[in-house]
Amino acid sequence: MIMDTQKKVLLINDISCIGRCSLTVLHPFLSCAGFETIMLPTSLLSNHTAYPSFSFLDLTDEMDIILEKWKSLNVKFDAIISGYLGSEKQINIVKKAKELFLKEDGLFIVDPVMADNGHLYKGFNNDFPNKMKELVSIADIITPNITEASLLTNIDYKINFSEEEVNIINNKLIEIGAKNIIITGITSKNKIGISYGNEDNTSFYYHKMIKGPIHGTGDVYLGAFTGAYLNNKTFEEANLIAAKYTYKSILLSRKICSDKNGGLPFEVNMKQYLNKIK
Ligand code: PXL
Repeated sequence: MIMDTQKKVLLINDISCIGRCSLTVLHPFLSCAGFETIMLPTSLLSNHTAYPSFSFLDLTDEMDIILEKWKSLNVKFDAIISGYLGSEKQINIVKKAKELFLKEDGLFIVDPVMADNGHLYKGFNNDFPNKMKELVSIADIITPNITEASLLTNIDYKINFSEEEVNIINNKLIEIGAKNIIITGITSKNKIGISYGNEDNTSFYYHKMIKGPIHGTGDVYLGAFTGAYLNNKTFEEANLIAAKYTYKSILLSRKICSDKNGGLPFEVNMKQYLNKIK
């Protein structure tokens, strides 16, 4: 009998045709990292919503139809990663996908995509963070940026958070039920960085601030982290690999990308990333 030794990863996220985010970033990372990568698209957009205009096709009904079909295929995933969800109903569909198709010891990662720089993304209403808490409460790992983390914990957003304040946010996320928490985009004076931790302790990693908005950093971070973590790097190692790779990609984008909405050129140094994780 053939044993399935290659991990299967399900990505639930949107397809933004232009603007390197969501599936167009996560899929290449995870397949290059060696995993069978399956997609459940939540919506199809001409480009992501930070551009001045975009088309948007909601795929909620189709997601339900796809899950029903998968029931007959006897499929089980080693990990499910949920990202941009275009409607509250999709949160229930993600829960259903986890119940039906995640292996018992499988990993459930939730990126509560909904906001950045203090504001909800276009198309999200003020109740959405509350509904998102339902996914946070059942996740093994969550990866909010600092705006999303403050929305989930009802803490007022500000530009600079101290480590003590981030610890308070982490504790509130743990009260909601989150187990392992990675917060990205924490700015502190002239530094920007991440925190990663759990109930027992939280660590911080910073690098020099790069000025100006840069789109798609969270997606590169999540892809790089998950590729490393599923290749059996420790939680800490995977976070440091992701933080450094994201920073490298941001620096490169400053040199070679004219469109600040176009996402990071994560493809260029992919070989170096793969050498680090395998
Ligand atoms: O990168 C986060 C993201 C994902 N998907 C869509 C988005 C955004 C952020 O703007 O608009 C469609």
